[in-house]
Amino acid sequence: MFPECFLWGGAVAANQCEGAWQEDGKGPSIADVMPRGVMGERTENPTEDNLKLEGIDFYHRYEEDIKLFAEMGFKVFRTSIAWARIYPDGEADTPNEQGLAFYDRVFDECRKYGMEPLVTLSHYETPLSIAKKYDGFRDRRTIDLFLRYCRTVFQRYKGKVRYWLTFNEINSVLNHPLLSGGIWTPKEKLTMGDKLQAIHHELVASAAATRIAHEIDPENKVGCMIASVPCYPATPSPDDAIKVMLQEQAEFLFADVQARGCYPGYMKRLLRENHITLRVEDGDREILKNTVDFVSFSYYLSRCISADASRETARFFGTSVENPYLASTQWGWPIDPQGLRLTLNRLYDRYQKPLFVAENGMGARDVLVRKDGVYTVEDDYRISYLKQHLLQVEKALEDGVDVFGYAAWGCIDLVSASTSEMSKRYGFIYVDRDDSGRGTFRRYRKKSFYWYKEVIRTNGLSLHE
Ligand code: BGP
Repeated sequence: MFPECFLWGGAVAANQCEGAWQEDGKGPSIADVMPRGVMGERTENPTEDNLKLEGIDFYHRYEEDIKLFAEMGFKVFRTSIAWARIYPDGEADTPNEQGLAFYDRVFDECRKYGMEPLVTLSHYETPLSIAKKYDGFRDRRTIDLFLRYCRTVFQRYKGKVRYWLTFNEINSVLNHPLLSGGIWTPKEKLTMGDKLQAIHHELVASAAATRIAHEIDPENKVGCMIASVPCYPATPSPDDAIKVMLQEQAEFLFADVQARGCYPGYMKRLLRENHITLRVEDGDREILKNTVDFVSFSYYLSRCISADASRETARFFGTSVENPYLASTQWGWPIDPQGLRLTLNRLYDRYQKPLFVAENGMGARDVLVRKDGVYTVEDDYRISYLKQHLLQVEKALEDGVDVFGYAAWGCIDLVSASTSEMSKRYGFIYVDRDDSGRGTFRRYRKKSFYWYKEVIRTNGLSLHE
């Protein structure tokens, strides 16, 4: 059973849906220079073939979109604020009023339908000038620039936004330093020490933002957000089990600090083995004690780990072995609903803080068809994926885990984060735009739209039909 007050909803990120990349004073962000293919590839400046520059034109169509979310009965809508819309070059003394006004309109629109906005402060969209000038979070000065932006939005949206997330998938900085940490230096040139120093700066920034959010409005609830990818040992070999433990520590490190307020013991080993002396300034450890109110995460897949490196190949979120028990999506992501129950249990056991599923969903190639005179997508595969995952959320609730909400990722089709494709669709709402940027931007309700509406209306009971 889902609790009565369960926050059902969906999630997007500004850089993948808003478009209007230089409208009303917005500056470029790192997302605007990641046009194609593999995560982390970039151009020097925005190029025309970048689908994120126009996104799905949410900037001009937010009223229509939020109305559609309300029609499904959303109780929560997770989006992000594009930092470069508020501080176009990241450094000005005063914020860009037109950028602030845009989010006023978005949050007011949510509130109009009784929908709670849940806002990510940094979702893969560091202002480009901060990336180029400071190398993002490698430079300590970026902490202050980030906090200036946070303070501005906490003050401006006081009373309108109560739920905040600091950094999206903060642990992805290890694999994707530009995307996640705004670090312009090519990934191959970074040492583990460089990355851990940047991580320290992000963690201090996250904790300081949490403190400021609470000071400005004690009603604010601030969460961390990690990409959760449970690992299974490929065999019963203790070597595989130890490797799983080490991989999981690389994921837990972030939430351990954000939820517990200090570095875990295994950080000492990481520093020693890599001959790193972290530059920790006076007061940093005190700031880190500002822990989050809740823990949120994205969940898409699990990984299978072998200590025998020759058995592993590069896949999403590092190297792994194929799991023979799991089918995969069209993009090769293993489908593992039970991994979500595992994730919920292990995070709750570890932190005893309320949990929020900030992202979950299935990217697929959809086909628009005409049925009874109406355009739609018969996305039974998506319905099945979401249903299986939600049933595992329900099982975790029965396990005693405190989960207070679920946001389906890409509740409206948007541009993919990792591949910048439009054809990798997650939505309940189809958006007419293709990989070459052609299309009308018109919106169409998919079959899953009506299915999710019923799930919300029955507070999950229809999952058992
Ligand atoms: C997460 C990101 C999202 C999102 C999602 C799906 O890692 O937080 O921004 O896009 O993954 O990934 P993709 O768009 O690459 O399919």
